[in-house]
Amino acid sequence: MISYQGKNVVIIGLGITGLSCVDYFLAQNVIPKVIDTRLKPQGLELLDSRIEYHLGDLKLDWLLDADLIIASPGIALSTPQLQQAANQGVEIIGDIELFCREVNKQANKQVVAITGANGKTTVTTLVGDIVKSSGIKVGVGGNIGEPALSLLKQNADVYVLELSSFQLETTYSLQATVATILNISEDHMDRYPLGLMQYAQAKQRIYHNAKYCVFNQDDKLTIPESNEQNCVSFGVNKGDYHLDNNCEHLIAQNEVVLSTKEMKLIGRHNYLNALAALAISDRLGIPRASSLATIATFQGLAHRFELVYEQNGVKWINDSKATNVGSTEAALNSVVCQGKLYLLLGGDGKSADFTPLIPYLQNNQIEVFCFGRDRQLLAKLAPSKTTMTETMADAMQLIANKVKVDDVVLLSPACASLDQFKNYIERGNQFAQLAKQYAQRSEK
Ligand code: UMA
Ligand code: ADP
Repeated sequence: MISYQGKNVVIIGLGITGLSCVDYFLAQNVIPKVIDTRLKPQGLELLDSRIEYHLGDLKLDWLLDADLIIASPGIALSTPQLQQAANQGVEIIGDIELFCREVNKQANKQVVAITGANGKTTVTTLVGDIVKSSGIKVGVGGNIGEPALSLLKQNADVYVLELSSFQLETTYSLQATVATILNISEDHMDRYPLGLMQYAQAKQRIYHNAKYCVFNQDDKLTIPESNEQNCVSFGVNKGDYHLDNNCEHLIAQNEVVLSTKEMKLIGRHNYLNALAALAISDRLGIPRASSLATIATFQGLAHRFELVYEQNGVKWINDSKATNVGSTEAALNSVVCQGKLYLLLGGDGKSADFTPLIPYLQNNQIEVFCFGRDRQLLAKLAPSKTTMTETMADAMQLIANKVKVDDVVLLSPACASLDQFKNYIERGNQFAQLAKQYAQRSEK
């Protein structure tokens, strides 16, 4: 372990990241202080009794006195108190930096680092599965929900990390064997007042010192800014890994390797995710046949373009995790519908620009239902074909009276759920439950 003995360490944030950092320092007998601007942070009850903590605001005297500040991803580096500490020379890093410093010291460890506006969790999970089924000991964590530092005890040979732009901002020592930016589109603009380029810059940090960079040929912002590195690309119909014209096959380095009909994953964006995962696993030296076998059987993840019900020729697709415009565009590019498409949009739009959705909504076969906090804004995208309701359940009741054979009902809301639901999972579960209820009712 790298020693921080004798250092005055302050951790900001008492979520799962903060708690994992506390454990890391306690294991080497360094007792950090902890600050959280919330009055009741979720990790308080789990905090070791030896730790001195401060709640409610960022305690400046602690920050200025620190040798090292560990900032959780939920706290912006632009916060004035953190800026002041940085200006006075206090080192500020995040949990991923602590993780990288440890892993860099160990021989023969490989790190796969995955970021992007959308698809991170899907690709991280798939790469984790591929590595595992090839017989290599793997640890999967980061933004996906398992703090990176808690993976260290697994003593894996390959670590697959999902990294957010927030985590990358406080990381300096990442030396990934393979790093990828899957795509860039607007998200978290509340943390990036200078706009999309500022968000993209944070994501570009993933490529620093990477052995291989995997980028998206269809998305310029994912191309590594320094082109001296070993790059490989994927894309819809260009790139080293791509699809054929009708999205029927995955093609890797000029070779048809898998029919999409053999895959459980559905949707063009998911085929791209599979190509990215294959490009990564090829760079790790995993036998391609083994990777392809895992890709073919990978079921995809709940609430992500998930066909939750199909009855009487009507498909009900739960894409509740589509919490930004880019993910809803992906769903609209992927959906196959011979009848009417009933699209449910709604929730908290996080001040996003929804206009990229307008061209998709021109299609005569689409009817739009808007609910939740930003329903009026969303309804302006295609007013003549939009119905507004208070809730998603109200909208589904109206849709249930209209659906016929060959129709598709798609929840891909382009918004966060927090205005009306606990999270995207609760929203998706309600959709799935209502889909089942209405589909069965129409059978009687
Ligand atoms: N917060 C305060 N004051 C503080 C510290 C945090 O108000 O002093 C707030 C933040 O604004 C945030 C919440 O507390 O709303 C949680 O922040 P945190 O940094 O303590 O979060 P953790 O519980 O440690 O979880 C974090 C990631 N959360 C965020 O980046 C907001 C988790 O990603 C990640 O799984 C976890 O570390 C392990 O790495 C979640 C997420 O929403 C799923 N990520 C964003 C996304 O995917 O879009 C980036
Ligand atoms: P993330 O972890 O980046 O949020 P997820 O895999 O959880 O990504 O998927 C989030 C949303 O993005 C879902 O609606 C999913 O269908 C969509 N999505 C997944 N992969 C892609 C992709 N490659 N491009 C655009 N959208 C995608």
